[in-house]
Amino acid sequence: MKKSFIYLITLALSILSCSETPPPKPIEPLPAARQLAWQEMGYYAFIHFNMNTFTDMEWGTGGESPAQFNPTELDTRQWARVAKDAGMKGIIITAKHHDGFCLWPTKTTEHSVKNSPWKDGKGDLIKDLSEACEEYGLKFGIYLSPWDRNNANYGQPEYVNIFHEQLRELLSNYGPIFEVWFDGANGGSGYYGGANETRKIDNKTYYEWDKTTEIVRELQPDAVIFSDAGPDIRWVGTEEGFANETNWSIMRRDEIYPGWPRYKELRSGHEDGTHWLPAEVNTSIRPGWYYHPREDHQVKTLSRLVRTFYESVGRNGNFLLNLPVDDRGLVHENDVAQLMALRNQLDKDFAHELAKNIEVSASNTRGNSDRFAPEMVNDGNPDTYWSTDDGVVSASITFNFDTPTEVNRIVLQEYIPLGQRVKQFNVSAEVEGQWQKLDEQTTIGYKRILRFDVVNATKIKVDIVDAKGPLTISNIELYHAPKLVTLPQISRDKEGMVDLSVADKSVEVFYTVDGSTPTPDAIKFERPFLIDAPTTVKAIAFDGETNTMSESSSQYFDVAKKNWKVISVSSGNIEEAGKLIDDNLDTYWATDEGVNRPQEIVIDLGAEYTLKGFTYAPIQTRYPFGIIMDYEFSASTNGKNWNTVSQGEFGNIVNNRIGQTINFSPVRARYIKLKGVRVDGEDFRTSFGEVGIISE
Ligand code: FUL
Repeated sequence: MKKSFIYLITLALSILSCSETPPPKPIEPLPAARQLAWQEMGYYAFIHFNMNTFTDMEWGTGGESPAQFNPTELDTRQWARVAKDAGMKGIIITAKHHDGFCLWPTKTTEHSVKNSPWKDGKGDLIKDLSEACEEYGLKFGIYLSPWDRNNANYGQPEYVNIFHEQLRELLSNYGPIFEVWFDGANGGSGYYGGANETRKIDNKTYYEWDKTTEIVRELQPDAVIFSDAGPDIRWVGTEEGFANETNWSIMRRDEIYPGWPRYKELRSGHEDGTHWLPAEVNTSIRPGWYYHPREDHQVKTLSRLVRTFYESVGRNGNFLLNLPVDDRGLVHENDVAQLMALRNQLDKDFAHELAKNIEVSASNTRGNSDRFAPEMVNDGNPDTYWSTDDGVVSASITFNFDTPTEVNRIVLQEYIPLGQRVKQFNVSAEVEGQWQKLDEQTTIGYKRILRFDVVNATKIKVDIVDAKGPLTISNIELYHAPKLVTLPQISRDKEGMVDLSVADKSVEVFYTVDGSTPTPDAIKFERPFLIDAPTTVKAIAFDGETNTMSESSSQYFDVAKKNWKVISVSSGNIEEAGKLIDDNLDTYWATDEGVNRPQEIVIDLGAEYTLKGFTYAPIQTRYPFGIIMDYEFSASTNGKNWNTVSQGEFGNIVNNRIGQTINFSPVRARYIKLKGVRVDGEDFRTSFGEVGIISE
């Protein structure tokens, strides 16, 4: 196997500078220089912005017209500024997605910006973004979809030449490229120059991967190539945003190919891997990769983003977070707010490094040499490392604090130019003279971050239990991250029990039920409580240690729904209809498909109330359907004589899928009926996220 350039340098330097104790032998496979440089990127942006942004699609068919690409306020410098402010190190842009539209004026097809109204066809988005990245000190990467649903030649050898030519254009004209992203997806069907048919290709051979790799190596030798199978970096086998805790940067690469059915193994790598193939964790800040106004309220929460960071960068992966730039051509303000909240939280988590230069000792030091001493892990130099004697694969390293110190994070790094080694390790703390185990884990790799409950420790010890060879630990850091103070989520079950939850269980929650804004003097939340009458619950999260208070969340509840029953539906399975009155927005119920008249449901409230209004929450799934746009609401005291008390429109509900409240003049009722007079969809199939009442 070819030894990496970095290893040769290391070896050369070590031979010159140190005659007594040689460094441990590398454990192959080893990373190439370009893979090492990529690993230091850590966190960077994916941007999905292309034809789909204007057609509200995720996978365009290829039959779109360039005239549809028409951003009104496109500002690539805003994208770069946002990424920079968010703490990201680069941007990868969808230069061409599966629909084949090219964001640069390519010579290979007419299906590009040059035939769009944007900048009168004179624009080059790849150029603009590459310049913006340079201005903001960000690295620049390219996503180029091999699958092309527009190209008439797709499936023939001619298209492969076109694909390679597109790659050449992108890699020749826009400065240094750090990553080339090849998507493995291929659904077969497409427009294909008007043929509108399904075309199957062999993903392993059709694109001539060897030649594709050669083009990248020739034009951008420092760029890493991403695909399901590398060759340089791998997909992590999920788009949910995590790597497994055990995560080897090596894999038996020759077994893998795009569409590999054992893709879940990509989450952990292979302990007996033959090639260096580290994982990139890609996920979107919204449910979709492209911008859809209906997802404006579904930007990932701070706690979810924090978790994703710890489960990617903290699990030996890089974090590629997608920003679906909107149809104005800007990163949407909701996304910007969350990106900045994440940045702010991470800055706080890693504000004060506690292990730097403190006293550290180890159970074994390679050749008792200063060069491999335990102090190499907290000297702030990533090129030095603590190492053990040949044959010693289990050893401990201990940090001694002068005074008891609160700790809840540890960062560990192996010196990967010599290969990934650690297979099993534990972390313990000495608290008031007693040792307690904080965590038991498997791999470390380039970077591992563990979170644990705060300990007031006099010592912190890392026991490496098993490794593939002598240890090479380059860095260990300790931190005391503040509590994560996020907006409490207020929910109620069908019985009427209200729960207030926050991501960090050690944060206190205070609430009110009288409409006033809570403070830390309000009622402290200890356990779920009953709300069975019209009430607005407001809650805050509070960390007394740092005096940090969240904003206040607020939720209106009416009578509990425990005695409610859906007693009639115009079509669909009534047995399941309880899902529309279960006080749970994650569930929904829908009428049958293919119906040609408005659909309705009838609910028995179990008792008579004076109603002042009703509520309708639309379905929250990724691909919504049947949302009521025009409604008719009726009330009855006996379930026979109906009184239509309100009819009208839920304005903009499809794009902004938030709960709707409609008020009307008070009526007495035990039975309510909701009809979908006009719904979003081809037929009258009607969906219900949740239905509720406003009573007196
Ligand atoms: C997938 C694609 O099909 C999606 O549209 C998106 O680009 C995602 C990053 O990769 O395979």
